Amino acid sequence: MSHREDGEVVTKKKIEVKKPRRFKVVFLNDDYTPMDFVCRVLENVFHKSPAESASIMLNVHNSGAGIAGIYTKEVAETKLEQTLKWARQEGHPLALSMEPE
Ligand code: TYC
Repeated sequence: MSHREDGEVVTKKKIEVKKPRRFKVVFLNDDYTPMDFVCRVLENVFHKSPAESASIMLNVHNSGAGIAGIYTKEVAETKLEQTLKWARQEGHPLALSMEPE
């Protein structure tokens, strides 16, 4: 805040725009969830192409875990919930985790 010679009081506001934190959605490997189910989830929930889905799924299968995507908190939570709901409906033990970027 400053006082000008004419007596007006002037305020300057610094507008701070913070980028929202983002979260990785990580698929964890298990021995029972079918490979084609994991690919269908990656295509339908994470909007990956069939080739990308197969590549992510195989990476998880071979290394134990892999990133499906990075999203804002709400979007990551929604994708995680949708995936777990679908997996349980089909009787698969698929596990995911969410980690800050
Ligand atoms: N390992 C599983 C199988 O051999 C496939 C799989 C891949 C499961 C990725 C989970 O997140 C996963 N059927």
